[in-house]
Amino acid sequence: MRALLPLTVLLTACASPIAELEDGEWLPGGDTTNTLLLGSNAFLRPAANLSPENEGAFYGGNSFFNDAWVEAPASTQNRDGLGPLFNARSCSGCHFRDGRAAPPEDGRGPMVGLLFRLGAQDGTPDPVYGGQLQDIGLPGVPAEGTPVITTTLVPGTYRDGTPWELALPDYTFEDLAYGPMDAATLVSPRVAPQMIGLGLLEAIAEDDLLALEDPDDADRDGISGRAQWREDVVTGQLALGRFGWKGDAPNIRHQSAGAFNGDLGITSALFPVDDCTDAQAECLAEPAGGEPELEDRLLDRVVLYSQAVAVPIRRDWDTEGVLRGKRLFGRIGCDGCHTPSYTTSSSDLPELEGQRIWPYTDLLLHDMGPELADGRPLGEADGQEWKTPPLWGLGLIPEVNGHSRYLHDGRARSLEEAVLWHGGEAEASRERFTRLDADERAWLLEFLASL
Ligand code: HEC
Ligand code: HEC
Ligand SMILES: [Ca+2]
Ligand SMILES: [Ca+2]
Ligand SMILES: [Ca+2]
Repeated sequence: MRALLPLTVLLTACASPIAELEDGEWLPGGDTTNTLLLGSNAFLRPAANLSPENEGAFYGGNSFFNDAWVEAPASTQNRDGLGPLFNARSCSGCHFRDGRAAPPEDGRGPMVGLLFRLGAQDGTPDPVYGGQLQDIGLPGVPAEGTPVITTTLVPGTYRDGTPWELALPDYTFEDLAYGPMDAATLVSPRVAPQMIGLGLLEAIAEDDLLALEDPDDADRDGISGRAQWREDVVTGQLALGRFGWKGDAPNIRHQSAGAFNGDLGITSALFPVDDCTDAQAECLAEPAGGEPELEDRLLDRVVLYSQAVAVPIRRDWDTEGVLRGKRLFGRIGCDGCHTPSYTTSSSDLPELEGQRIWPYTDLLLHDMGPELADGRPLGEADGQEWKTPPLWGLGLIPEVNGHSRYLHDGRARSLEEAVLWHGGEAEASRERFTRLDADERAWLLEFLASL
């Protein structure tokens, strides 16, 4: 019997349903990880290793991120110039507690943190409504319209017979104040994602991500990730698109200045004109709050802030259920797009460099099937493609934001529904998920919730 023991141990080790705990995986942001605050404040800490000077700038940026902008002219000259058309008065209006937004319960706008990008097949903005629908206006400036969501329940069943129901959204606009939208205009709904770890994603070496591309699916696993290429407004050069649900923006400065402009109606050196079209006379006639409205040094602060919000430590990273779930995540092919880990390269913030991080994304574009499609191409992405989002922090959204809505438009009402919505290149992986038994599904979801 004694001689058999090592063999048994070996056999169970090979067939182990439990994944190994990897060094440091419970600290998804490496040395930057927030290990101090969890619960509803889990996304409010600066990177743990920030220098005192950068930490000061972080808190400056933090208040600027939370402060409401006001109509120009006003005595608060640093913060006037709101609108004339806008979606929110502050960044945190949508990125509440640096977490994520959700569609409204009753499905009617004005929406908080769910916005609609507009444009034709070739990318041209709507001639009347521009590149984004703003559902609020200053007094005397009609809001562009009210988005309305109607949902249809779509049933399905797991192989073990357990039923599910997904809520398929449809979007329409009421009270369009400037006449009909152009017939060619396509609509892309986008929910505000969590603000954690963004500087770390920016610091992943481009080569590490490009090495994951497989445009012709040479390895025949059904997955063909491609890079998004976008013009960087800072340099004018094409750069890898990493931010936004279709990899819309190549870096945090571009994305943040774009948000000031499109979401708040605040001009900057990068986006110097307010988002009014020729058809919007009241919008064009409003006074500006400066030329531009946002000074560079204030943009710098908000950019630093957006780069340095810490990723929280994982909660139950080593329970049996989570480790079983982690193994299933690999076994059914989720890691074909949600690449677990990288070591970061260069960053404006030296604190973010050389960190082993665990974001679970390849930041590449994937065809996710017709049901998730917005039908609106952008850059390299066609109307069915989305960028793989990072999975870190997702399990904390219920505590931070009081809801559990996921995916680009917040249609999924739980992590489970988010998985069931996967199609296209992820269809095989989703299919394998539906063939798991109830315990296995629960472990996989426990693993996701622990990230
Ligand atoms: C109206 C709601 C809204 C407001 C206000 C808003 N955002 Fe966002 N934010 C979004 C949405 C939606 C996205 C996803 C954008 C996309 O897919 O194109 C986003 C994405 C981002 C991202 C990239 C995150 C990622 O993971 O890709 C950054 C950085 C960001 N916002 C910063 C800001 C800053 C800074 C402000 C204030 C100037 C701001 N946002 C104001 C809704 C908003
Ligand atoms: C082919 C690439 C691919 C595969 C394989 C894949 N995903 Fe995804 N995943 C994505 C993309 C792209 C999205 C965003 C889709 C959207 O928002 O419409 C996403 C979204 C998600 C989300 C929601 C994220 C958020 O921020 O709302 C979760 C959770 C998730 N995936 C888990 C999984 C799990 C679990 C598996 C394995 C069963 C899996 N994914 C397999 C590409 C993939
Ligand atoms: Ca303005
Ligand atoms: Ca508009
Ligand atoms: Ca492949």
